[in-house]
Amino acid sequence: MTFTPVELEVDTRVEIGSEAVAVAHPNIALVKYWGKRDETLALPVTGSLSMTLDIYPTTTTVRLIEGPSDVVELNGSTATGASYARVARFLDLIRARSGRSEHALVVSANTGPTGAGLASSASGFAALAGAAAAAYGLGADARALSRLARRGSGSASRSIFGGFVVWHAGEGEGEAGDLSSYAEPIGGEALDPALIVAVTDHQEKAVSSREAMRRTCASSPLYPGWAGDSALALDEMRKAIERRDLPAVGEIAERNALGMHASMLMARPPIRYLSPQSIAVLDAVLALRADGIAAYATIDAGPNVTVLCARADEDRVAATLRAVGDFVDTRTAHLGPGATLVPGGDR
Ligand code: 2P0
Repeated sequence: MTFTPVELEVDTRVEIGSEAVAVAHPNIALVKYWGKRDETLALPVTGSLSMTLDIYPTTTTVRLIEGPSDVVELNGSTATGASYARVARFLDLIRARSGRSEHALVVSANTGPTGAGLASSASGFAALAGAAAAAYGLGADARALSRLARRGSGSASRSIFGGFVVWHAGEGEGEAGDLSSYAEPIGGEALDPALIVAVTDHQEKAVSSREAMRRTCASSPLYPGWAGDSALALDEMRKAIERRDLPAVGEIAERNALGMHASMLMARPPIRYLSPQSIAVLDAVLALRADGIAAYATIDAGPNVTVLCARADEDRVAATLRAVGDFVDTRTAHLGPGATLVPGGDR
């Protein structure tokens, strides 16, 4: 991390033209975040645990500008509507913390599919938090930055860090909840697995994960059971990573993801992200295991399936997933780095 180890100290020398560039990578949760206990502060119901990837980085530049409003460019297009409002609201938070009123030009480019359940909002808001904090002169240490990123998108709190990362649910409400709900790295890099991302669909999903988790919490009778089980899964997962037990890590992750999807299927109205193509990939994972390969699936809020396996098996697993059909593209990922500021921005 290249962020200064000072919690939210404001550098008052910032002026129009002040600019910072940050890079962040997506993460895939092995124990999922699904549901908030406080929407405004983005406090989760459960703790979660993820692996930051070394593919699909997002690069974001924030520059302070003169002008009546923020200007946001995402993947080469000027953002409007809900995606503009989400970035502008996040910048309002940074302005309130830094005591500044300047608007900003935000230019952000994702290298992975956006909004397709492949954690684009995690890398996006982690990079935005890093670049905006630096451009506005907000010296934030990594934990404070993780809490800030959480306000943009829950899973972004985890992408501030590399490797295996736990995001603590935190305790209490209001300020106590805000201060105690942050992510931190947990080590365990000796496990060093591969994650094969099986992309079956690049489309933006019909129901956002934000809306889907809201509906699941509010109406699914399966949700409390999943959330209670998730707390136990988190403890078991940490131990399994520590003892480098890939089959245990995989079994816990697969069960936790399938349980999350089961809880959504019983929401009113139901939410179903799994497509026939996702099921075909899940079948291929079962067939690999029947052949003695330790391969385990996890699925986020979309139809794409990610498969955890040992590095020694990654080529065979990727080839097996591609053989499922022409609709499957694979990318192989490993443990990746935390968010960093790019030298050369003037901050
Ligand atoms: C996760 N997901 O743990 C879970 C699993 C998707 C499925 O975090 O509302 O974009 O912005 O806090 O972080 C996706 O949700 O939601 C997500 P908000 P976010 O990775």
